[in-house]
Amino acid sequence: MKFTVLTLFPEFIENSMHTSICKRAIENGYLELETCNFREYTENKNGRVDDYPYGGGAGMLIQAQPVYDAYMAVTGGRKVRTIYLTPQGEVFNQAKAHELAEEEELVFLCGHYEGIDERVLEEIVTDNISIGDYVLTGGEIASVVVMDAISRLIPGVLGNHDSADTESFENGLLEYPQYTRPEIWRDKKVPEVLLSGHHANIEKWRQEQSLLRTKERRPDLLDGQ
Ligand code: 6GU
Repeated sequence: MKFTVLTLFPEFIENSMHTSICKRAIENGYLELETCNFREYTENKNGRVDDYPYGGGAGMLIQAQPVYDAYMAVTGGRKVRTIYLTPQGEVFNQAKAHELAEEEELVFLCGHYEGIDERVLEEIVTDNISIGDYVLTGGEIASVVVMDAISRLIPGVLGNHDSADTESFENGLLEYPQYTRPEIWRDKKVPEVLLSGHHANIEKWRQEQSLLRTKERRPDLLDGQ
């Protein structure tokens, strides 16, 4: 998978993605990351990429020209799935992460200020994605969230010790509670069944706990079931 991120803050993206499992995935060649600061493409002699909105209103807008020229420079005009991070997008979830993980290449466009001139969005954006119903100052954090969720679904990115398929959401439920040593901590004992070595009983207990936990914490997930 290759991720290309168009952003005014490439160092934020680089720093975030060169951490932990994503860092290992880049080093081992499962992921490729390119960042492009579209400020470098502006034709404005003062290096500006923003201007006032036609019709008035608060704040500044990013102009079409630097975004489009940066996009053409990184894609060479090829058709690439291009994601604009915006609170007006489809709310991101695990199903969308799986869908996007099938692509060989993705471009992420991160906006700032009050947004981006609509005309360049019409030209290049294939998917509008939000990471939830709240407003961030820019798309960078959202793009890292989406890239991280996709990365761990790519074969080879998670080692044998980190499993993707028993996690929360993969079966529409939250994950069951887990315990490690010691057996007793501050008078709290690990559930007996987990020490029994009886795999069928353990599996049954975990399924029950998953369902219970989902009912308590995220009953909305059960509505569609
Ligand atoms: Cl993708 N961008 C911004 N700026 N705010 C958001 C968001 C994205 N998702 C939720 N809030």
